[in-house]
Amino acid sequence: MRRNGFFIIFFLWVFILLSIFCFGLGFRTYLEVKKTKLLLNRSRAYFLASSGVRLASVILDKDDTDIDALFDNWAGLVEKKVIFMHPKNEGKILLRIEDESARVNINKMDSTIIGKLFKYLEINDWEVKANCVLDYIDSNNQADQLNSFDSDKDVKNSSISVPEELMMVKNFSSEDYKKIKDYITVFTPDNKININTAKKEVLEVLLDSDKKEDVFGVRFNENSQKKFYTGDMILPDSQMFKVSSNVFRVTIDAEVDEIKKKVTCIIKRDSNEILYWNEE
Ligand SMILES: [Ca+2]
Ligand SMILES: [Ca+2]
Repeated sequence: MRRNGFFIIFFLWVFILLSIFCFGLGFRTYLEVKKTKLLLNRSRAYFLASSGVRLASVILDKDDTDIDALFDNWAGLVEKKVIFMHPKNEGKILLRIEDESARVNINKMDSTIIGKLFKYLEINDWEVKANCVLDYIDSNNQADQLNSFDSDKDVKNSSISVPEELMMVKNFSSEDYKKIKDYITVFTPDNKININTAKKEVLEVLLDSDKKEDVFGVRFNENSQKKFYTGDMILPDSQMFKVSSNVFRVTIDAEVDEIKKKVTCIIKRDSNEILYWNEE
């Protein structure tokens, strides 16, 4: 009787220990599967975002290059759903293409315009900060009167390579950058702005009041039939404006099973060259 009791307790212990072992193994496997799925979805989100860039190139290739305006196919938001078969899963991408020539090129634009833009966008101490930016860029190694650089390390004396670099300019804060980042570029080949895609704020800064009425009449008047300029229309300033573009900003938001990936890149339409790439 005593012996039977001993065996029951022994097998009970064996059962408990085996159960703990199996539970541990099962839980570990569950974590591994979850980790693998997470990695798989991360790669899928990355490849989805990258395929969005290819899709943007195709859309831009099909577009007529004579005029670029907000009625073009590229200007609409593209949403695509993708179904993966193994394991069955869904992903989606949201693609946005914007004309980079709608923005002011901070490396190439006239210094007066840079100052006016900073003022219009309500940058504190805009005059000092505009001068700091211009001195950072221009080849002159001497600080301007309005600046008080401590040393040469405060200036680059050559073009800004990526817009985020502005935050390295003396007196220029990340708050200032947030205010201007949607209106500036360093990627366009010249200082010309596409009059058909420029935001109202940019046109406000660029146009003299006598020209503003005509341009706003075309672009923003609800009663106007024509919302864009063609190549044969007279531009307010042919040195400053153009009607077509070659450099575009592509933003892709990819999502797979709550894993998100955002890619922003700048591409040249004629050569498909990628001038900038940022992943978040
Ligand atoms: Ca076009
Ligand atoms: Ca300088």
